[in-house]
Amino acid sequence: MRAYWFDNQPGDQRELHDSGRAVDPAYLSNLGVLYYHISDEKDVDKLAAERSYKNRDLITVSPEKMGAVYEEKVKSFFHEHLHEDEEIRYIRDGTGFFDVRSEGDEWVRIYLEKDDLIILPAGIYHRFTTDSKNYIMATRLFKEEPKWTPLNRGPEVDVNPFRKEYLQSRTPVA
Ligand code: KMT
Ligand code: NI
Repeated sequence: MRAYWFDNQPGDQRELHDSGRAVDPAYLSNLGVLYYHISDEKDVDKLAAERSYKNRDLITVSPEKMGAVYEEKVKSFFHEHLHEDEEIRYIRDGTGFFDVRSEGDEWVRIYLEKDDLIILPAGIYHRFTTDSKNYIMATRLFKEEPKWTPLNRGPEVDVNPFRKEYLQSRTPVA
């Protein structure tokens, strides 16, 4: 895992877009974003049990696996959105980026590779993209009734109760 401020420069979303300014895990945890490096799958089972996650699936995002819809899929994952439930992803192979919004509404880019596990809190605006290698395989964990529907950013979603609750849970910066 490596986190840094997104550079906001034009160019393909799959490029690094590294501003050169690092973001540390403590800052991420203040946003409610949790990160773990887990090499023993049993530890994922433990975490899933603790948080009442009962189901999971394995997704491969690559042109080989997705064929003609790959580019379209990658674009749709990159639309800024939130969920009414946590988003947990455990990277099994390949690499990719999750971008999350900071308190100041800037993008923090989080580079993930094998054995990285990330938890995005309900209500945080985020997006996902593969990198220039165009390949990631990840376990997606979900509770019995997944509330995964991405809610794209807009005036209605800005006042979504899960969004409000998330904003209240965040420690304000001085
Ligand atoms: C998401 O939430 O955007 C995804 O599930 C993308 C694939 S998981 C790396
Ligand atoms: Ni999402």
